[in-house]
Amino acid sequence: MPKKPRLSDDDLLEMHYSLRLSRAFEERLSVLHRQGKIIGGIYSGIGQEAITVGACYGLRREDFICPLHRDLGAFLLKGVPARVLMAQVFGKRTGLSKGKDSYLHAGDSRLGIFGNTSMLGANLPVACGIAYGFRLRRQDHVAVAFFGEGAANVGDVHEAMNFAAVHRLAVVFVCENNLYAFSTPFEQAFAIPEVAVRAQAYGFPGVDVYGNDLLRVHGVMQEAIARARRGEGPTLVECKTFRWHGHSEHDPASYRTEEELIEWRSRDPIPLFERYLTEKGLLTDEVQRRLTERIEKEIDEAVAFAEESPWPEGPEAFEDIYAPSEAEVSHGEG
Ligand SMILES: Cc1ncc(C[n+]2csc(CCOP(=O)(O)OP(=O)(O)O)c2C)c(N)n1
Repeated sequence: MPKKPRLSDDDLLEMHYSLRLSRAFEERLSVLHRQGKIIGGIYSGIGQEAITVGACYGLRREDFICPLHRDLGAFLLKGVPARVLMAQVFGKRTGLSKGKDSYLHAGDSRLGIFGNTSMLGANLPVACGIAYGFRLRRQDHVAVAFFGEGAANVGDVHEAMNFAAVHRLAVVFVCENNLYAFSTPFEQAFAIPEVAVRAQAYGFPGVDVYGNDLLRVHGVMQEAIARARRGEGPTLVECKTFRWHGHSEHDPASYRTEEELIEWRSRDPIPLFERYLTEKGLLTDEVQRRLTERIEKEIDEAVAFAEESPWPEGPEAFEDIYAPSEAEVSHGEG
């Protein structure tokens, strides 16, 4: 059982804000998608927010995350303003990648966010490379790589975990097990009860945690991160959860039952955390009302910013492709 993380009342309220902001942002994305305002697919992480918030809350700016398609909340937690993320989804010049793609592939090395490619599992070896860099520079930062249980069966994941174990790298592998990889249910892709048991075969701890319980996820992550910073190597954290929407907004998800969805919606991570906050006397109707107002305003402003932002003009396609040379970096600093 992980130790309870030491969190102040301000921390708890900040986590609550992050949960609700992620949810509101993605709910708005669904609406914008139906209105035909978004370029490309939307891969909703609604229902899974406790994982990204629990995993990323408290990370340092220098720590790196390697997020996947459902990890919008991780971008917000790592410091990307909502309006920039919205502009990214709209494909505008003011987004992270200046209109080159959606947030699935967006990154910002200054904030410690790796822009992932579409190949599932390919972000895990990158996280190992980042952590190896921390090792060479004698830094105690960590790399956190997210992946789905579907991605867990890709060869890259095996290579990454073995490499991280052998070199005792400061990586935390976070498996978001939402029980379906597109239409494939967990039991049709695994002959083991959970992904976390694989960690033992690589030689590091594997922890299975209920992914809708924010404090549990955060507690387990804090232990894994502390272990990584101490130089003791990686941890695999499997978070059991469920995605409420289809694989993407154009998928009706008819491969799963209505009962299953109703069951999991009743396990919504937000009211679960809110009950805890209410019992602690931190959440009153008035606090909720003010938070709702704040978040609605933030999302409205983000959408207005994205809509008013200019489209890329073309040359952006060739910008930010390669890292700047040492000379360019030092010239920039001067
Ligand atoms: C190597 C690879 N194989 C297949 C795909 C196609 N694909 C994209 S998302 C997806 C399902 C992913 O499931 P999971 O890893 O469990 O993540 P989830 O979407 O459930 O969050 C598949 C099969 C891909 N992008 N990359």
